Amino acid sequence: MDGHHFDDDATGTSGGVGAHLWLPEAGRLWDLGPATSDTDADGVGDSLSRTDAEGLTVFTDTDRDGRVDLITRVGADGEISSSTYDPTSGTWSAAKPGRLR
Ligand SMILES: [Ca+2]
Ligand SMILES: [Ca+2]
Repeated sequence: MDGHHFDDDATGTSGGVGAHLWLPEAGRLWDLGPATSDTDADGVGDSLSRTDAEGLTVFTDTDRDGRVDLITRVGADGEISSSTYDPTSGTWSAAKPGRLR
C-alpha cells in the first residue's frame, strides 16, 4: 500500500455513455439513475420516466452532458407540460402547455 492511484479517468467528468442522469435543482444534483430510453435513437440512452398518481414524468438529457435539461409531464388527464433548464442561470422555466407552432 504505497498510496498510488490511477484515477485520472475514473471519476467525475461528464459524457459517460450509459451513465446516470442527474437532475440539477436548487444548486444540487439529484441522481435519477441510469437512462432507460433513447428518445432520439442515437444509441445513447438519454431519458427515463417515472409514473406516480398524478401521471407520467419524463426526464431527458437533450445534449448528452449527463444532466437533465428537459422535463415533460403528462398528467392523468392527458395534459402535457414541459420545463427546460437554463444552465447559465441554473433555473427551470416552464414551457406553455398546449402551444402550437
Ligand atoms: Ca439518445
Ligand atoms: Ca443535458
